[in-house]
Amino acid sequence: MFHATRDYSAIKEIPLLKSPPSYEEFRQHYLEPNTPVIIGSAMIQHWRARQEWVCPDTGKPNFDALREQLCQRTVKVPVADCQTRDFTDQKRSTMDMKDFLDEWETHSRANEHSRTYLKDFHFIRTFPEYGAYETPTIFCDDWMNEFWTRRMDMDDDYRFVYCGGHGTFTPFHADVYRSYSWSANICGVKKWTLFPPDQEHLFQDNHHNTVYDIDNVNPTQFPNFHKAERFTIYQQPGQTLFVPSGWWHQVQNIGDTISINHNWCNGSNLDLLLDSLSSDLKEVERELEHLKEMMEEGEWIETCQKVLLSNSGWDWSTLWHMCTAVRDRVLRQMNDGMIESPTFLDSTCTIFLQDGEEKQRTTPIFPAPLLSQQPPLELTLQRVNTVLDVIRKDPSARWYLVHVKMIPIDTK
Ligand SMILES: O=C(O)CCC(=O)C(=O)O
Ligand SMILES: [Fe+2]
Repeated sequence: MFHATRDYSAIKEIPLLKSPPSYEEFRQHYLEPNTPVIIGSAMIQHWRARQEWVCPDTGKPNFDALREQLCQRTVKVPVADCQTRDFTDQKRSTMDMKDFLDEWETHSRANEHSRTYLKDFHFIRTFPEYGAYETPTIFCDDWMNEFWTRRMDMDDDYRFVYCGGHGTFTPFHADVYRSYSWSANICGVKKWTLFPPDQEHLFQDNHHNTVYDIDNVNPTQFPNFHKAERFTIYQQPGQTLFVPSGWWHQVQNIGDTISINHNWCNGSNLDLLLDSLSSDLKEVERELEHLKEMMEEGEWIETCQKVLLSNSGWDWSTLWHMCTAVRDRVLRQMNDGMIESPTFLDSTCTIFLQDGEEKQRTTPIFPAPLLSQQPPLELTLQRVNTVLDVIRKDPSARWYLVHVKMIPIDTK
């Protein structure tokens, strides 16, 4: 929509940049073409996580420091059992952080493989005052975390810590909503295998099942998988990887690893998010086709949106709200005559509603980048308005927003 079709055929290898690029370089060379890049350790060397979570002599996790700093109170963390598959994912549960660290250290000392992987742990939400890291400037134009951390109806975000011993892994997937991710490696080595987009036909069978583990593929079920183009990266301690939108990937941990990652989106991949929502919705509509005749049209639209929300975590109103929040912020920035520190970047205490009850939370401290470190505001506004227009003109999206979500939508 904003881009001519993206072309991945010219990529020969994933570049490694010694020092972080300027925002404009990053935007032009990686965000817009949607291609990966690795940034050397200088970018995150000063982080508290790099300084205090790793033993300087061995490069291994500093288990004592982690216990002392993070286990003063009981903290439940989400974990995955890497040896048990659960449909397209690993079996998930929660455990006490202290038990996780004790078990991990035992395996590490014995040089054994681990199977428990602490993943998708909302670190900043759990430790808002700790200051383990800051979002690098090139990743600051992040609409998902800007929007989710300020939503008044729920407390959620896409800012995670991952910790796992040798042998832990994340199975083959593309990221939620076709968002970008960045992953900063605090210690250990992470082997990434990245597949450029538009190769799904090679790793899906006729029943829409997808390869789970790229090192264990049944050639009868997926006879063409070996033809898929891929790039392998060994991400070293301190390096940060930018994972573009819609690139499928699998991650294997080599040694004891800790990493920090965010999922995010902005004007450069907003068209891909819109495509992703539309194709998720088409799939729901196909599945529910048999109910269509039995329902009034409005009921059918609402049912599809409910199923979409529960399957994929979003619906038309999520995308609409995110886009209008960004549009209003950009308009404020334009009207304020280019203030240096946009108000949305401040750290504030927000009141939000959960199950009808008022709760408090601290919103993140995004560094306040100079305006030269942001995308052009006019371009952002133009793209966000284009997507709002697509939603506004889609009859079923419009019906849902106006009649179910009670959102007044202008007809412009
Ligand atoms: O580090 C991992 O195990 C998975 C990370 C990942 O999938 C991502 O950052 O998109
Ligand atoms: Fe991922």
